[in-house]
This record gives sequence, structure tokens and C-alpha cells, in this order.
Amino acid sequence: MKPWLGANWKMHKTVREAREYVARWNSLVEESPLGEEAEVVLFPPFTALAAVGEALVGASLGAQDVYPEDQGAFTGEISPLMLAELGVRYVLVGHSERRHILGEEDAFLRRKFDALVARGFVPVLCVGETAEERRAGRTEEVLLRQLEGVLGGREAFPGTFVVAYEPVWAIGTGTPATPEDAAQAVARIRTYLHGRFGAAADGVPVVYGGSVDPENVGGFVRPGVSDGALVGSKSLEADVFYRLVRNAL
Ligand code: G2H
Repeated sequence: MKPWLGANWKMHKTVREAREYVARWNSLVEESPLGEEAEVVLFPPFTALAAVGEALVGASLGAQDVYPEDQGAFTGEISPLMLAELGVRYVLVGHSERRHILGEEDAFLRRKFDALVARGFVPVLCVGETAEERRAGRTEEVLLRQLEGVLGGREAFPGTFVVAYEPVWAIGTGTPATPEDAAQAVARIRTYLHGRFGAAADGVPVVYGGSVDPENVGGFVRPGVSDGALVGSKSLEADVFYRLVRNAL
């Protein structure tokens, strides 16, 4: 499977800053194309999706969130139909900041996942334990609960999706998990996916996220550890993220 690398900008960059980023990214890719070697996805904030989507070369477009209805009285929300028009392919579901800051729970995330699949998007389901859950030896239980909350009870493979293992204690802290810890969690997620969907799920990328940088990415993105990385702070400069992608190949 080719490496999957996501740049989650979170709540960063105005439209002007996003345009500057894409111009620099495009020049890097045109100078030294990534070709078919990796699947790279940029996740700008909603306000910059159109500007990024119009100009971006050598990467796919992703959104950081979605509301699970096509339209209606949902003030402040963005629907799958709106994202489709902008050329979005991937959408994050259940990033830890939405679970923990916005209070989003599995039942709501399941609705988002279903709405995305129904509209032909590729959901990126984020799962991961907190530091407290980890200390209590509950990592596996938490991962399975989060996976089952969204994927459980299905008769058939829902279609293409990605799973991101992001231990909450490693996000934005500069202290990543060890590749060994990441490998163990990713393997558990793979076993779950295979158990639920059989061979159909073997092509689902399972990636690691949490303080990934250009120097440590090689430890996470390799056979036996994970299929890629979801990157936050080190995706905010085009040069740094491009170097990170290169180092993952
Ligand atoms: C985890 C990650 C991106 P960071 O949230 O999704 O952020 O790389 O800053 O830890």
C-alpha cells in the first residue's frame, strides 16, 4: 500500500495564507514530483477549501469535519453536498479535538461516517486513548469501543475509508508514541477490521498521528508499523510538510 499522508491544518491559515502555502507546495511538487508514490491530502479549514482546491497540485483535498445532513436548520454547520462541490475527497471524523473539546460522541460520529460514505467521500476515522486511559491499561478497550461505535453492527464493508490512530497524549505535545506502541495499536485496529469485514478491510490504510515530524516519520510509516501519518503542527509550512512526505517514502 502506498503511504497515506495527511496535513491537518486545524484552525490555522486565512485564505491568503492558504494561497501562499499552496503556491509554495505546487512549486516543490513541480520541481520534484511525488508521482504515484504517496497519497497526500491537505485538510485546510472550511474557509480556505475553495482556494486550496482550485490551485492544488500533487495532493488531494480533505475537510476537517462535516454535519451529517445535506441541508437544513443547522446554524454554523457544513454539509456533504457543500464539500462535494469543492472537490473534497477525504473528511476527518472524530478527531480527538472534536471528541474532547466539542464533546462529539460515537453515535454522532457514526451518522457523519454514514453520510460521507453515502455521498462517496472517504471518511478518515480518528481513534485514540487519553493519557489516563493508557495509564489504566485501557488502550485496547477504548480503541475497540470507538471503532465499534462507528463501524459495528454492519453487514457489509461500507466502502473505502481510512483509520487514524492518534493517542490523545501524543497530539500537539512534541512527544510522539514510540513506533512500537504505534505498531501495537495499529495491529489491534487491523485485527478488528479484519474480524469485522474480512479481506475487504485489508486495503484500509491505518495511519498514525501525534507529534509526527520530518525526522521521526520514517519510524512510523513503514511495513509492520503503519500505512501513513496524519500530521498537525509540522504540516503548517509547505517546505516542512513536503520534506516530511519525502522522508516517509
Ligand atoms: C494530531 C496531529 C494531527 P500534531 O492531532 O492530526 O497533530 O501533529 O500537531 O500532534
